[in-house]
Amino acid sequence: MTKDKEPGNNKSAPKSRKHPAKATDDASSVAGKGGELHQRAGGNYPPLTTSQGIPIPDNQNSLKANPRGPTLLEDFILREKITHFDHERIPERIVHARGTGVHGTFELTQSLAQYTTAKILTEVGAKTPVFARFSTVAGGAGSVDTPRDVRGFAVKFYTREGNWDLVGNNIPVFFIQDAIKFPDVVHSVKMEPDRGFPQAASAHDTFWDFISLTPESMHMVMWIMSDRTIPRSLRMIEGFGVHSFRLLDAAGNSTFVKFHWRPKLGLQSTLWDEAVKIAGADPDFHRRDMFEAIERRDFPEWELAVQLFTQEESEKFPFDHLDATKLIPEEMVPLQVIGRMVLDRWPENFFAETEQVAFCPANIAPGIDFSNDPLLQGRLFSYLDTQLSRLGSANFHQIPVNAPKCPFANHQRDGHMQMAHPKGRVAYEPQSLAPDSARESPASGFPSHATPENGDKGRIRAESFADHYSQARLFYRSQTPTEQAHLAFALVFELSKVAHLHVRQAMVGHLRHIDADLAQRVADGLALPLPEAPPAAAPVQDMAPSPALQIIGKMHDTLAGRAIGILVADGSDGALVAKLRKAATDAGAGVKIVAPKVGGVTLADGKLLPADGQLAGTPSVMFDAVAVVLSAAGAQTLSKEAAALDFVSDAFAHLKAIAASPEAQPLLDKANVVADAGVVAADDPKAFIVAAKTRQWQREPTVRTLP
Ligand code: HDD
Repeated sequence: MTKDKEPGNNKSAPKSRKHPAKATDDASSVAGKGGELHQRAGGNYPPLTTSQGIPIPDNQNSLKANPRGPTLLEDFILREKITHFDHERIPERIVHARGTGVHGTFELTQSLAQYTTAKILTEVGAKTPVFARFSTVAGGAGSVDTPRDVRGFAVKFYTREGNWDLVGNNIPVFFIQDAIKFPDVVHSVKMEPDRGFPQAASAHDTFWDFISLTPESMHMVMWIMSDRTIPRSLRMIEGFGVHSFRLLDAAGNSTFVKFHWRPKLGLQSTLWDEAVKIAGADPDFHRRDMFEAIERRDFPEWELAVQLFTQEESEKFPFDHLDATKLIPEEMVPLQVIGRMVLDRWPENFFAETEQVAFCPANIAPGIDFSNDPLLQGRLFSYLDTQLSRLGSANFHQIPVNAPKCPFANHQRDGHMQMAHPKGRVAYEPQSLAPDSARESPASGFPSHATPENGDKGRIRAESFADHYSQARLFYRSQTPTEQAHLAFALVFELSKVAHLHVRQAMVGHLRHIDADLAQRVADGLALPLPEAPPAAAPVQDMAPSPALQIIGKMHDTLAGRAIGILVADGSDGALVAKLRKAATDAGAGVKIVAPKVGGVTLADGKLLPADGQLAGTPSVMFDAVAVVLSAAGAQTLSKEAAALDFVSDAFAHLKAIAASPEAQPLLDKANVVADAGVVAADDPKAFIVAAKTRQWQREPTVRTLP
């Protein structure tokens, strides 16, 4: 019998816990590390305990019968830890699983007291805490940030009159008119059920099959094929409440309202090739961008604006505003800015807050009310229902991120994970036993608009919902030529991934109703003879173009909140780097030094310049503009480096400004960079800043063939 098999040798176990470095072979390194970590942490740390509060003597070793013997079932510390771990995951959201949440504040700047009693919309200057969550729709919680996809834009206002959730998207319309189609559109875009791919992509057969058979989605298709769905940053997207809601005044009069969020930084998108490369370089690009902005106190900000209109005005619209596939052009009903939202606090714990936050369009404050939009009506059911299975209990409203910040009381009791312990014997109403127990408030409780309803019951789609193409045409024709080309390019890309010819044909058939030129461009891009257009359910109308629907028109020429990368190597001119860095930071940009090695480079004057990113892991897609400051030797070395060539050629192909030292020219030449207005001398920081504030759109035809 060897020594460690002797029963008496068990005595060594406690010893090994006290002296981890002396533990037996396999355990020693782990135990040793644990010991060192404790020593490094120092200070007054609280004792590690089980969830029952029992102090844990050793978090490195499970309880064994002897040092090399079996683990004991008795080890309640091990069992509790592993059991909890086994249950750490909850079901992810069926849609919008991947999200980024931030706390902030909403401040009302203009009162809507004329239209509503809601305090959140009438108390100018009042600051209301909010939690906003931005998301992609199709991918799972661990998917990348930059697929072509709608972005969710959900805001929970913790108002003094209860939680109001404005659960919107960065697109003002939706795929479908009736909630009964939601599972179908979602199933079609999600990974195909037999093969489990593609993840987070609409470019596949089932999605386009469904869409090609659903003409009502054509307007939304124009939006998702535009660059809106490949945003540069979550700080640079618009948000829309989509549906018409009602505002109610004290007399119960109703005014319709649509809600819009407008980013202070303006809109900004990536190019498709850029978005694809970002997905590989940094799958967390948007989450990291938001995190870093909050960390450096560059707080993202949005204006909240409303479109207000009466029932009578709505009857004159050439569309039905209760149809969620329609928007109201700003030129028809102007936007009024009524407040601003600033996001300034990153959650302390991602799971507790961003994952457990539960939005619901039915969470609404008195003075705001729903409309009859059938998509909204279905949503009013779906969200509470989904939280019950996702969060596992009817008490999910008690989770801190979901709990109202105003007092709340009712007679709902018990259930899984009840955290509250309501007092008293009365849990019903009406009652006469407890004078201080919660009662209904006929005068100040939530009022519903007394909408007169009539007509025949049935599974009916209103005739006023029949026009599926006019607003798709409006959107396409309102875009700049560059945006139209990108949209056609996106359609060609997506439909090229569709294997079924009849689906491609059907889609191009729909495009003929939208715009003949668009249909021709896409057909050419697919090498497809122009197919017949399907019958249209209603005549297609020409609406006056709405420039407000563009992205380019809403981009700001600015470096505020943007990022500049400066590529350096040994021998680079430090003074030039400093000059560029100062010019960029003065203009509001963040600057990162990119070098072949993360430790940095030795500059021409012998000083060390530390790097923020290593070249292979910090490609130019991470930046809005780049500078290349190299010595002749540095340029020669990097000319043999694929990552350096990609850094420069991608920046050029992605229409970014490039500032270069004269010695860097060989690298630029090898990367096929051709001189244009966006390629400037590094010793002219002013010219660089001007060029860096915008994309070099004029360059695009020289770097890619657009349909
Ligand atoms: Fe939805 C989540 C936005 C239609 C059913 N939706 C969800 C989120 C956003 C939206 C932003 C994520 C919230 C978060 O960050 O947790 N959804 C929209 C918009 C729609 C829309 C703007 C159309 C105008 N949704 C819609 C319909 C249904 C749903 C028609 C069902 C009938 N949505 C859900 C859901 C989700 C959800 C299944 C999944 C996770 C969750 O609710 O909490 O209930």
